[in-house]
Amino acid sequence: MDATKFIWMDGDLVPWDEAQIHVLSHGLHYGTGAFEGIRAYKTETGTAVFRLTDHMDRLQRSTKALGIPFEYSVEQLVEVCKEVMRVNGLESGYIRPVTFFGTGSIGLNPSGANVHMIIAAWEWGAYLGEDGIKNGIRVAVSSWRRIGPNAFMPDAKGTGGYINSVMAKTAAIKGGYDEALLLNEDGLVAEGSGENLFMVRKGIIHTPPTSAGALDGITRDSVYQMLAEDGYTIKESAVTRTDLYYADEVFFTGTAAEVTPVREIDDRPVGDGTPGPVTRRAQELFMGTVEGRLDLHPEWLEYI
Ligand code: PPE
Repeated sequence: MDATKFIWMDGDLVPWDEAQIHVLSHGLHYGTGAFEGIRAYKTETGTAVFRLTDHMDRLQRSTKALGIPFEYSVEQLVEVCKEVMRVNGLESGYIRPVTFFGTGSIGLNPSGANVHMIIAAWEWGAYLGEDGIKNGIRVAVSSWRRIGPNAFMPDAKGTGGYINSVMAKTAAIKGGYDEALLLNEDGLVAEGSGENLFMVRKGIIHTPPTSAGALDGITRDSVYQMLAEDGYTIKESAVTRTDLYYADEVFFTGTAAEVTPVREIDDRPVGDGTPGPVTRRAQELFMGTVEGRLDLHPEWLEYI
C-alpha cells in the first residue's frame, strides 16, 4: 500500500505516520468497531465518489447495531471523505472510514471508553488482480461457515466480524485459490470473504438474500438495479453449492472487487470457464456508471 499525506482523525487532518492510537484501545482487543470501504473514480467532469452518502448511512446503521456512539452527522462525514480525497491529491482511490472504541475502559464493557473516527484514502488497484477482472478468479468453498445472526451480525460491517472473513481468505490463498466462498450454518451460499455473489442459470440471475448471511452490499444493490433495468430477470434466491456447480455464470461484486468474474469453483469450471455475457454486461454497466461514461444513475456520483 502506498501512503498518502493525511488521515483525518477525530476532527483533524494528521500526517499519515502520526495517525496513531493507544495499544490499550478497546477496539484493538475486542474488535468493537465498524468500517466502510468506498471507491472514488476519475470521470470526465471530475472525481466522483460512488454512492458516498449510502456508504456513510450504512456506517451509521452498523454502529447502531453494534452499540457504538455515532458522534457526527452523515453529512459532516460525507464532506470529510471529499476533503481527504482533495488534500491527498487523489483523482481516484479507496476511502476507508473506521470508528471504534478507544481507551478509558478495561474489560469487555466499553462504556466509559472514548470513540474514535478515522477516515483515510489511498490508491487501490484491482482487488483480485487485473487478470481476475479480465479472465475470472478461482474460488473454493471454505470449511469456515459465515457467522450466523445468532453469533454476530453478518449484515453489519463490524470490524470484529471480519476475523471470520480473514480465516476463510487466508485458508483459500494457502490452498492455492484466489478467494473463499462462505456457506452459512444451513449450508446455503452466503457470500465471498469480502464480496457478494451472483449466479446465472437458465437465463435467470440469482443472488442470496441478506438473511442467508450476505452483507447488504452497495455494489450488489447497484448491479441488481441496473441488470433489472436492462431487462434481465433477477431475484434473491436460496443458492446451494450444487447450484453453483451447475451455473452458467458466477460473479462477485464489492467496492474493492467491483465486478469480478468467477471462472472456477472447487476446481470445476463455471460454464465454459470464461466470463459469460451477463457477467460482461454487469461489468460494463457498473464500470460505465462509476466512471461517468454511462448516464444511467448520475445520482450515485458524488463529486469531490
Ligand atoms: N460482503 C462482505 C463480507 C464485504 O466485506 C463486502 C465489502 C461486500 C460484501 C460488498 O459490499 P459493498 O462494498 O457495499 O458492495 N468489502 C469491503 C472490504 C474489503 C477489504 O478487503 O477490506 C470492500 O469491498 O470495500
